[in-house]
Amino acid sequence: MTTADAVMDLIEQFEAEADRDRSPEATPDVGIVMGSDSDLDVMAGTEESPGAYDALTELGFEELTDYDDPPESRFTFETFVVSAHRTPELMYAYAETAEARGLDVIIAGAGGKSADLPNMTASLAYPLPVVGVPVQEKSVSSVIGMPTGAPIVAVDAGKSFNAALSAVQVLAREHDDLRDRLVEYHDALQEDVGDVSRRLHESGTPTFQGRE
Ligand code: RP5
Repeated sequence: MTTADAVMDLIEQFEAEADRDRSPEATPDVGIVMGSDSDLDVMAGTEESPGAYDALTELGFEELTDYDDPPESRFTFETFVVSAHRTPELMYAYAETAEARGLDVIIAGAGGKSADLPNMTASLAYPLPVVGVPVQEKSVSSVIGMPTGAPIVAVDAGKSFNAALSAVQVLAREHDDLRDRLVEYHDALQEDVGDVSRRLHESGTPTFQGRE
């Protein structure tokens, strides 16, 4: 089997980046990979249903799209499509170079019944932590079903937003800034529940529901 030029280019880019000695400030901290661009709405999120992109940007991360020209934010992420079955060499190259390219944690999502990208990426990138996202309900067992000794952290189907929070929790062990941002995020969630609870109680159910 030959490897298509576009895939070879990406593999060479990953290998070249792994050989470079960029500072941690210039390399992406989180890698997002998915089996198909049809997974993007679940993995990145949409206006109606926020995902990993939304969680990361809310916490101050910026997307790195050019290794030679990283964004200003100290914390960044990169996004790629890597198919476990259609581009196995790309999956190997992505996962095996991840640590040397400066990534600290990977979020990997795939759909279908054979959602192998997250668990294979976890095995190949080990000891880098991988958070798996089953893109569909039917993908859950293939993402979480790892044998003893081969770890993966995983979220429920479609919960890429939580996968990003978990990824930032990993990074926050090393970066107090991120710890503070996670605490602020959680405080804001509590505030929202408190506000809605008071409004419901004080306006009464029919007004709150808009029945009158
Ligand atoms: C789609 O094909 C799924 O969403 C999956 O992520 C994608 C890639 O699957 P493989 O190419 O890894 O089989 O059905």
